[in-house]
Amino acid sequence: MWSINDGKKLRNVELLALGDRYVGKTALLRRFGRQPFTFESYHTTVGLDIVRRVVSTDKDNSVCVKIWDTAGQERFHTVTRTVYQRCSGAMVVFDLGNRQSFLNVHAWVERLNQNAPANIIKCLVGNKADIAEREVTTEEAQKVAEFLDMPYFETSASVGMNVDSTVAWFVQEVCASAEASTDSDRTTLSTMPSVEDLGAEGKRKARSSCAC
Ligand SMILES: Nc1nc2c(ncn2[C@@H]2O[C@H](COP(=O)(O)OP(=O)(O)OP(=O)(O)O)[C@@H](O)[C@H]2O)c(=O)[nH]1
Ligand SMILES: [Mg+2]
Repeated sequence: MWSINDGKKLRNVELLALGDRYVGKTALLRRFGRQPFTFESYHTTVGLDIVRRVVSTDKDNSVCVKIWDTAGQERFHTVTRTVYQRCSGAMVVFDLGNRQSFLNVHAWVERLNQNAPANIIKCLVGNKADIAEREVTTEEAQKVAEFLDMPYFETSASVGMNVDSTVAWFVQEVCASAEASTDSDRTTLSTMPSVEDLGAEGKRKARSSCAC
């Protein structure tokens, strides 16, 4: 899980974003990758894409977060079992303004459970929290998340709400779980990693996308 980058240890964390078409997976990942949000014409994801960014967890440790962006449309959904298997975490995304995408969450979780490692860290993400007319309330989304035993986050890719903190939660959980399961290559995460708190190297990499 560790690699050496410019003499520093760099942990790699791979995540996966799943959910119906049009829920905003690409927009969320673009926001995380520091690419501008745009309401311009929608381009569906075909196959797989990936976003990378280096975040720092403390003075000495950096984490290269790679998030696989998947296609919500069935005919373009080409995620292989290998991709599921290499990920430590997955976010199942629905659109707070589209009830059907919320109802389909169970099918995405089922797909995840069938393909991903049993210990994969999961969360439910209700995106487009900025919109005025919702079709899903926070309370019902929280109930479903509780039933599925997943934490629930509400995000908005358009205004940048909770995007970094959702990824920071994953980084914390994945690193804590790796720390618990190995005696070597230990890292200490005393505080929630701040993805805003990139070091100079991380900032440079975030602009040009990291090489890890
Ligand atoms: N209001 C609002 N619109 C959003 C938000 N996130 C995404 N959108 C819009 O929703 C549309 C779909 O976003 P995408 O990110 O392409 O959706 P996707 O889930 O990647 O779709 P597929 O690639 O087809 O699976 C685009 O027009 C985005 O501009 C958000 O947080 N708020
Ligand atoms: Mg997409």
